[in-house]
Amino acid sequence: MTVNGDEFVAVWDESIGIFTVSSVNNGSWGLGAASGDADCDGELTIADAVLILRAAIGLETLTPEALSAADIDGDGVLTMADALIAARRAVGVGV
Ligand SMILES: [Ca+2]
Ligand SMILES: [Ca+2]
Repeated sequence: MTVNGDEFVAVWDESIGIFTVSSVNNGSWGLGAASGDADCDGELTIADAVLILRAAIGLETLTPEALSAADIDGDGVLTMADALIAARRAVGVGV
């Protein structure tokens, strides 16, 4: 994995639910789901757009991390606009 040109190793241990990152330079780092990846599986697909839409109308409750990823336009509110952006990006006509 590379961040800002620096190589580091990231290992997810699902059995204990810990994500370990090594060989990272000193500093402040954040870790979160990629924009639009509401189901946090590492890919932006139409399933994310559907999940965002369902959450926007109250049919799903997202974790704080998923909510952050789902709020694609960054306005602090989950709406159909976020779902539309996710859908467009998922099919390759991104905004
Ligand atoms: Ca996803
Ligand atoms: Ca939003």
